[in-house]
Amino acid sequence: MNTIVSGKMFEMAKKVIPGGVNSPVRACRSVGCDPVFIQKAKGSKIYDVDGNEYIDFVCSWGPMIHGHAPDDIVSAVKASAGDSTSFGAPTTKEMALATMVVEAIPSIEKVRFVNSGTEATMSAVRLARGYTGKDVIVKFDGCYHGHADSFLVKAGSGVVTLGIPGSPGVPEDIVKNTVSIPYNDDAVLEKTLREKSDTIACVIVEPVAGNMGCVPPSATFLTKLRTLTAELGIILIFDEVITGFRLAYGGAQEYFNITPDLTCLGKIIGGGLPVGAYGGKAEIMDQIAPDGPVYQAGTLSGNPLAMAAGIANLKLLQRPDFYSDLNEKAAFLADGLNRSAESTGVSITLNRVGSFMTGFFVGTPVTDFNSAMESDTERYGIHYRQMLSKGIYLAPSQFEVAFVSAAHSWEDLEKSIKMTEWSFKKLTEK
Ligand code: KE4
Repeated sequence: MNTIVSGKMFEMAKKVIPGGVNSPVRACRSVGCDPVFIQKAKGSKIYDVDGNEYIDFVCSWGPMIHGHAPDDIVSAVKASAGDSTSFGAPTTKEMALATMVVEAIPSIEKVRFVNSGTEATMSAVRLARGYTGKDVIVKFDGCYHGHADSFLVKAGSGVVTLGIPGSPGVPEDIVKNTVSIPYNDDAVLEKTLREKSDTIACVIVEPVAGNMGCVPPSATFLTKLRTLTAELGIILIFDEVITGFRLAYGGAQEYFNITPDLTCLGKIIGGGLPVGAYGGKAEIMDQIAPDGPVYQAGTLSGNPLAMAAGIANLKLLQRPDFYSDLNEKAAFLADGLNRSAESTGVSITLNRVGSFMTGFFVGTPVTDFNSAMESDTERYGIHYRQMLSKGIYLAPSQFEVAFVSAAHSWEDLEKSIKMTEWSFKKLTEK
């Protein structure tokens, strides 16, 4: 695989952008190679500046559930751009997308659009604090809710990928109000919430963790969380930036039949353009300015092009059998990966929920951050580079997930399984 032009671009980029990237995980530091620079993509394929073609399982970290550049989304964005790219004023498009979100997710009576998942979670936490008058927030080790100060405590995604304990620049005064406890540990959850309920404003959780790799909730975890927070007057926030419109049209809360008080969205609702959102009960959302005293704002919130892309993306999700078809493809891929591990003797724990999954290079169950950290990240790095050389584009971190899109063909999946078996076999020869 010739990546000469990518190498030159990376050297140039590093002169003007920190690390040569606009988001740390893209630097591929944990997988021992330099990133390829992407030129274009269509459907399940992504093409780098050297003209190499890859089957894409990053899918822009989730938004590309239909694959890249679906005609409906491209035409919607092009049409909107001709009417100007931003007004900073109310538009019917943002009302239309808000209505689609409210109709899709019953727990959301009102929703506010922002420009990223980070803004969504940051705003939801501020709202929970303003609504309850309490300051402490509870998160879970290995979960990632974006890079707002309050969340950079034992966070996942790029924080765990780069081995950063938290982050310099985040004052102790801020993180003293953030309590991070183990995911899927009902006993610690109950003890923590009962002991501190008079100071806890909210619990924020990824209903399926996707930022320590894919870690599903245990059979009791979400129910325990909902029961305790309701009993103790604590706001329950589902961070559905990954799972929203991914696990079901109504998100993880439909998939698991658990109703949070507030929900954060992102990724899919923007169709690849910058969109985040937070929403929930009108009684709580009405505390947000201008109706209420909790302030949150944004120049480009509700941007017309982003709204047009989001509307088109969600409309495509409404096709009958969309999710059953998507999950059938994901199950086929997962089964193939497991068969490859068995046939080559490579120890893999594969966690999958719906259409996203992670193969952890470890032989024991992965149910939380500590067990995820048992993974052989060096072996993942070798696998990543081997797969890239064969035209398979995986997440450049053991602690991220692979997404299947509706654009992945059966041939794509069969090739990916075949290359996985080849890579695993090479790993056993090392
Ligand atoms: P953004 O601010 O990156 O749009 O969203 C933050 C966020 C919030 N909540 C969850 C559950 C998330 O997964 C994310 C962001 N996801 C990572 C990948 N796992 C973004 C990739 C990156 O940081 O480059």
